[in-house]
Amino acid sequence: MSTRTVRTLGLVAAAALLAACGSGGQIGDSGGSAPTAVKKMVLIPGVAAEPFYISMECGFREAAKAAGYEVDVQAPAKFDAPLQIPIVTGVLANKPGAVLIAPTDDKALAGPMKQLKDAGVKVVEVDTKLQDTSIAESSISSNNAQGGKKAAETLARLVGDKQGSVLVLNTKAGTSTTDARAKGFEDAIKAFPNLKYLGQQYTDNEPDQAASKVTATLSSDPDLIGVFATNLNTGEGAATGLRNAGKTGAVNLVGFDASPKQVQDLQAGVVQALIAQDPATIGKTGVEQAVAAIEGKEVKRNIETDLVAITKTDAAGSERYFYKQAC
Ligand code: T6T
Repeated sequence: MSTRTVRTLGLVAAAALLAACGSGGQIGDSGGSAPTAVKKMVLIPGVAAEPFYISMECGFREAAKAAGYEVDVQAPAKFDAPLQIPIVTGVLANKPGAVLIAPTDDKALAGPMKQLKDAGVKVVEVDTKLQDTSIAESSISSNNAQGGKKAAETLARLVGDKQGSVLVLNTKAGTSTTDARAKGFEDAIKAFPNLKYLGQQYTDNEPDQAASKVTATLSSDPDLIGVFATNLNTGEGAATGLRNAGKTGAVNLVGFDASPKQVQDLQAGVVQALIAQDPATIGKTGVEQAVAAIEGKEVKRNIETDLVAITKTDAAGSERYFYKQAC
């Protein structure tokens, strides 16, 4: 090799190093081909433009900024693994120091997330999680089983001594959070023999499907007295279904989450109770754990954040639990 060729290669290597540092990165031990940009963090929510994940993003951005990190947020247009997987693969090419992710399926995202881990990217689960617990450094979420139990007890208290049937509207099988909520509800509702549990119906996380499943159930089970909607979309859809059937108030609707529309429905008496999460704290705590992992400090494997049941009477004063439409 000539002296000239060696000098050219040296310049190319130096330019690559400068480019990595200049784009906010520090050189980390990637374990792969390209270096990891440790001062960069990416959030991959379950779905775009949805108040739960927007509120999470607000907590994420604030905490990451305070810690001196460059951030990026990339969300699928729908809560759908085939849409989320290419995002993970794309992020892998840039090798940020950490990725905070809400996997939309507890199995399908395992492969792509493992690729991140194998490339030296610290993976933190926020909200949903994989069945495989060997990939993420830390998982931060509500105690969703506890939330389902809270929903059952709240619904039973609202119904009182009356007899009737109760329905669970779930999202998609394989969503760790909503599956745990439905299970928590199912286990707890057994303690109330006046309530006949009709089982759960999946809605593909589509409000329209939730609405039509409520109206169909009202036809097949006219003694329907309660509905537990396991998340924001099912809750908003169930409220529409009850409105369409002229059954608001007659059927007790307990929802999960606290979007502006859900809160409006609570205040209007269409929804009787909401189990609100704390998504901003999930985002903030995710950043803290990611920074600890990057810096080689102690990381907590599982962290639970708060849940609160809100009814119309305590809605005023619970504003801090309401989700945001923008930061
Ligand atoms: O309920 C939240 C989240 O916790 C769940 O994993 C998916 O649905 C929401 O984003 C609300 O739509």
